[in-house]
Amino acid sequence: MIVAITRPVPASFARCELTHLERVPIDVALASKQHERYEAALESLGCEVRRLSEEPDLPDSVFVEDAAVVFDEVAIITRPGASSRRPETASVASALTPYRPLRVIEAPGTLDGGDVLRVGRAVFVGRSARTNADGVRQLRDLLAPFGYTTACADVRGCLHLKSAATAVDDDLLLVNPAWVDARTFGGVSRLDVDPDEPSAANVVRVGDSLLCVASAPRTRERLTTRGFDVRTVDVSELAKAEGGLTCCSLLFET
Ligand code: CIR
Repeated sequence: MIVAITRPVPASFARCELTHLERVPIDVALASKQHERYEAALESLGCEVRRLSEEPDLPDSVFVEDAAVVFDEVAIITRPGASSRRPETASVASALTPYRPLRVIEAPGTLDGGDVLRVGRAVFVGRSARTNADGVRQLRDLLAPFGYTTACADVRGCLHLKSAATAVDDDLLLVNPAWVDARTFGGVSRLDVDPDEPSAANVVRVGDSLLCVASAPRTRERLTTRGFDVRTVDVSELAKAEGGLTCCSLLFET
């Protein structure tokens, strides 16, 4: 079974952290609706959605991906780069305790889950405003005993590595080459997003299906041409907070 941990959009959502975007009004009720449809899409793909309690005073708490990285063998509780987000991790750690042994990124390391991209046994970590060298070193040390190799990827123009690239298959990445140097990924095969759809690289993979943002029809076409079953979700209000699709869930097999 695939579990999807999610958390509702809080009433304080409009006070989210912003790095690359200007603050614009967010319709929090619509953001909540879009988030519910996202959860419904995960359920329609067979996930069991485990919705955590709302964290009313943590504006970015809907973006649970950043609080942990779940591997088959272990879950790593992060230390988010934005200090406003650090209180998000305790409840995520409790939720993961029944499923995986936990390890923790400690100060002075910082790591956001959105910067960690796994492709088979290769792990790529974004060197971003949120993830520092010590966070990468700790992640590498924690994962090495399980046979994972960890390499850095420089990102530019976006918040996290997974804004720029996600795995759509065990050996195929969907990439926006404007935001990450694709040579970083060595021999892994790559499909580029349509250049007019920069946010399209952030897709959620559930089994053989993909969730893609509704605002990326051309990239969707590229994926369907390759034989993927692609569903779309409109997350326009979540995008105003620099959130994408992967950041709204923690997905793992039980
Ligand atoms: C932040 O700046 O932390 C939030 N406003 C957005 C986080 C999005 N997370 C992600 O893409 N993994």
